[in-house]
Amino acid sequence: MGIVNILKIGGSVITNKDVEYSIRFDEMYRVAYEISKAYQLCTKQIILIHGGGSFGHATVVEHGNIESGQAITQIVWFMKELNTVFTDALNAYGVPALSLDTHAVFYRSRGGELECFSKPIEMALKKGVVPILFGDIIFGDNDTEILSGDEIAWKLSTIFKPSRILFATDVDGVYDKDPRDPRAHFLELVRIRDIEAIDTSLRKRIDVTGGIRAKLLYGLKYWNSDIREVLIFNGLKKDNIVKALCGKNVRGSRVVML
Ligand code: IP8
Repeated sequence: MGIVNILKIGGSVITNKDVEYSIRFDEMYRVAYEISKAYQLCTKQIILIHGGGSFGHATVVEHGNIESGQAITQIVWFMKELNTVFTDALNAYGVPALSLDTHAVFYRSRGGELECFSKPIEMALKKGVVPILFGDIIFGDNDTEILSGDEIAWKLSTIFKPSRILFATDVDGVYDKDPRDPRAHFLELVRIRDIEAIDTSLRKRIDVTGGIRAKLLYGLKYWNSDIREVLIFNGLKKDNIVKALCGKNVRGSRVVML
């Protein structure tokens, strides 16, 4: 098996984060088309993950808790709605994308370890099927929790090796301040160890799982020497996704450990 491409599509790419429960159909279909191009031309080793955007995050805020049975099932329901539309778009373009219920694949153990029943993902990849997971509510020995698509991506890199982790977001990558701040500098290289210096506190949109800062913090926990590349890039810019999947040069922030 060659390099496994773990691609997380941010919720901000495929949904409109400012309007609850709204899909950016044009962007979603373009993303699906680009993935289909990469699947045809470059690689069949793709694991897809998408975030919650204005679906999961809005439902969490609406309920104000993730404990009650109703909150749990409705958050999952809306995530699956979004996931179904995206999975259909991928299949429409010829990508054999198979949705896997994240809450049935991941579990948090008492010690805080994220456990993953990875066999179905492995078998899907062997058959050229593209598994698609999503940020979700998961159960744990202690509590239920929101599992971010970012943590899923990092965790999978410890199982599927060697890997390339690609984060498609709505900005070009990591900035030392909020990207809307004119004083913000773009960082081509990000050392996970320097995370404390990166100020993302000005980001105001609803994101219950923490944005770019959280993406980097998971890196501290899950970094492994079989990771070939970690790239945070703009998934709204045409052709970036197909290029990233095909290992071509894309403007973005490369994340390294040291
Ligand atoms: O957008 C969060 O996933 P993320 C999923 O990848 C929910 O952080 C349910 C809010």
